[in-house]
Amino acid sequence: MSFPENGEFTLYYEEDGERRSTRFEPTGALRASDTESFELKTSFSRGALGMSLRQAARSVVRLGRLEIVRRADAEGSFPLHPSLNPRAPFRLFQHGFQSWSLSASRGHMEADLHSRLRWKHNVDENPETPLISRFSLPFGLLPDRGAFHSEGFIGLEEKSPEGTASWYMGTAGPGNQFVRFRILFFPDGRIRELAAIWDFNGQETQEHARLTLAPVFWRTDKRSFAGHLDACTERASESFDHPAKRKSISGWCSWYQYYTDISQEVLLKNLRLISEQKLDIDVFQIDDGYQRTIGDWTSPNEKFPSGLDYLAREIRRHRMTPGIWLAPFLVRPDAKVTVEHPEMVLRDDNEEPVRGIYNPLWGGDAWCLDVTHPAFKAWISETIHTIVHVWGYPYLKLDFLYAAVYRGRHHDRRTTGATRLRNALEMIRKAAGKDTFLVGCGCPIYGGAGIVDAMRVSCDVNSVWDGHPLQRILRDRNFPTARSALINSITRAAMHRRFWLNDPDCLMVRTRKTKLTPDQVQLIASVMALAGGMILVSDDFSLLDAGRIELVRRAIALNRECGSHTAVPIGLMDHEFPDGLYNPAGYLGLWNPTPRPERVRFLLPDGLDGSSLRRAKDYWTGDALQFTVMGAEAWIVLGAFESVVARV
Ligand code: 9PG
Repeated sequence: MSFPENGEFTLYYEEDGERRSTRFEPTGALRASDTESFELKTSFSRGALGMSLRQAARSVVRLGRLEIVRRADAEGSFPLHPSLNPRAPFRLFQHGFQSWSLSASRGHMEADLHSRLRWKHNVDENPETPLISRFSLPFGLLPDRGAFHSEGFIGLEEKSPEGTASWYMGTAGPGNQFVRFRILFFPDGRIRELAAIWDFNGQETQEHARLTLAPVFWRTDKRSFAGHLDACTERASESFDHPAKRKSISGWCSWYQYYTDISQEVLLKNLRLISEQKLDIDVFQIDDGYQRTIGDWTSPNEKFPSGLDYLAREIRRHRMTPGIWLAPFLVRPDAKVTVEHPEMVLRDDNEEPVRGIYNPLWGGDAWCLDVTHPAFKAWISETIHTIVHVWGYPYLKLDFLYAAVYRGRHHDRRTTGATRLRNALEMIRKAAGKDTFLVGCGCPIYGGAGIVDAMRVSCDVNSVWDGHPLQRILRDRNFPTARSALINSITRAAMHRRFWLNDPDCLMVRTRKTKLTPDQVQLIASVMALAGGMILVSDDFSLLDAGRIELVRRAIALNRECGSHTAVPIGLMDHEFPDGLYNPAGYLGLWNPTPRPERVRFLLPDGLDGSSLRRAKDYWTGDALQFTVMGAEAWIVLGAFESVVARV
């Protein structure tokens, strides 16, 4: 028997204010609990697990989580799968909870670095997930190593003299709970403990309640994790509906130039400049800053004197699609909606509003809405109706969606974070109509599957490459930098066109008001074009010279060719920032994301013949590229932050 069949099943819950747990013993397909409070039915078939839980206990309980745990045996062997060596050292692929959470490969002795600020962790990551590397000895300075959480799915790659093999386990489509994994390693890379965990987020249940648990599946493959991940993502996508597959989208977004400092005037200026340049841009997206305050979405502020319907008409007149941003589950304390509908604000056990974020750009705290309250449904439906159908915005960037997941005293307490998010997104979809393009942002990844047309797959980009001082002080791996955003756009490339269109966040090409060098800008453009997702530019067009505008034009043209394919990462398990992307449209991108020259060495991806590299030319410069090919391997020397895109 292999994991998870051979694991221990335990349910954690609260009854009469006391924390309890109950273990389930396998008895055929049924696992009976020892307290007779719960009964768990499991069905294992062809590498997939379905479970249902029935409550026998009389009282109302609050469910925490269900864990399946397995530890290494006394000899230190871990029976992961019959075709994997039980004593093998592994590298880990760690997936993040929501759009902004870093997702990358990890060495087994790295630290699982979360922000030191718990509230910031709860913004960027699963609020149920403990900080596993909690800076213990000495004096809280050194993080614990070799212990990780991975959200939604987990990947392991074994590299032994006999060859490569990999293991994947993850969510099969959207379900009633979010699923996460915990893994502990021995110092030599063998697995010490592995757990799969279903979060109920304090869901309340009663006698005879029957709950269906989110299905998971697992697979082993005698190849590297990158190819295996591609196949598993395809498999996961089979279990949910797909919004209409559309062509990839190009656009302009106001955020990374103006932040909240937008006005009717600057938007009209950019609209005019983009049209004059005859750029191939589909969507003109207004970001944060048009509204009176967070929550008052249909009340524009004084910088928009002619109203948002006027701007939508202007955008259309310039032959672009009007797009607009909102954070549908957050409100500021001083918003009209908060004053008029205090019952819609989510409160905790002490009747205090639940904080969704502290954001200085908004003047401080924003509170979470209770998305299960009937008043919320009426209010959000009307808000979305006005924006889409009265103002005329058929493209919505829905942000800070994680706020639906937090615990609180919801109107409907029989919900989990996953079901709350899903129901609320479905309300938005219904009000917006099926032809409206919905982009999820700050969204738990599996929460939006099957509903949104596009999903932000990275943290915010930044006009700084890396190493922001705050990032260091907070030890926050999710701190927004260009480098972190790009990592996710490469590592989550398999989701593009399978789950939705990937949104890698914005390209900034300006030469002023930025710390990015021209080489870094080309690297960013190369990743965004090859990953094939959406391509959104976020610059004041009056700051761009002819050369920069040409770069935008060429990046969009390349993205158009790549966008109807799903790209495969190169070196996914070798470095946190993978070495490249192969897009089956016929492009191989390789980069050196470091400040020193490097020899970038890689295995040829499936479907690419080494001989095509010998005569490959660079998309950007037209120059012949100096690859060395040796059997299944190849390399190229690249300068600091240099990137190349080979036509192959
Ligand atoms: C608008 C922005 C942009 C951006 C989104 C999102 O932790 N924070 O304070 C925090 C602030 C902003 C943010 C993410 C986190 O960015 O990703 O594209 O739309 O909101 O406010």
